[in-house]
Amino acid sequence: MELNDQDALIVVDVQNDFCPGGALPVLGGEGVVRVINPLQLKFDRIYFTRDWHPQDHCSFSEEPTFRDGSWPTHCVQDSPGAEFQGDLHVPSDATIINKGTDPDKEAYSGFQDTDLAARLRDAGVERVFIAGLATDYCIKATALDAVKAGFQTVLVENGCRGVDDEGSKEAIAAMRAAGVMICMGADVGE
Ligand code: VGL
Ligand code: ZN
Repeated sequence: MELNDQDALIVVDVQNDFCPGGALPVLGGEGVVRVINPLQLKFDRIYFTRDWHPQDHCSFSEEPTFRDGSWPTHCVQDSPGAEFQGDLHVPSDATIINKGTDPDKEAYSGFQDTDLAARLRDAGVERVFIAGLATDYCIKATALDAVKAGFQTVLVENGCRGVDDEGSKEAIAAMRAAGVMICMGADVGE
């Protein structure tokens, strides 16, 4: 899949709390870094989203069930758990998009209540490649919103990991049905 000037990479929520040892660990979550770091070399435009919740975010629960959208406290603004995973390459001038900052609103998508779409359009981006965490939640929501916002959308499948295997399969099917293309990191730019 050859790349051109109108392509961008969106790196979704590669944060400590979504990796082993974190508050809401995704199995093998840190493994996406091995795909995403080399992928970054192929893009001029890269956007990093991060889950960036206030301490009293509405999704936090003492008895989280996950499936109903209640979660353990995670990715609290400026906490170590909200930092990018330590091996992820984040350039000092990186564009970082914070989401989920409203205490009363869940925001899985990097496009929800952010200026991501405007920034992409201003930069002349027409196609986005998406990788990160987690396949069945923030990746899915971000990819579906990217399609809705009018961007050609490509999921880098081996650059993502999900909370739940079955949920991740369903998420990939839903993305495909919405028009998202699926590829592997090694195919990008080749
Ligand atoms: C996410 C659950 C809660 C994600 C964020 O990044 O996929 N999942 N908050
Ligand atoms: Zn969250």
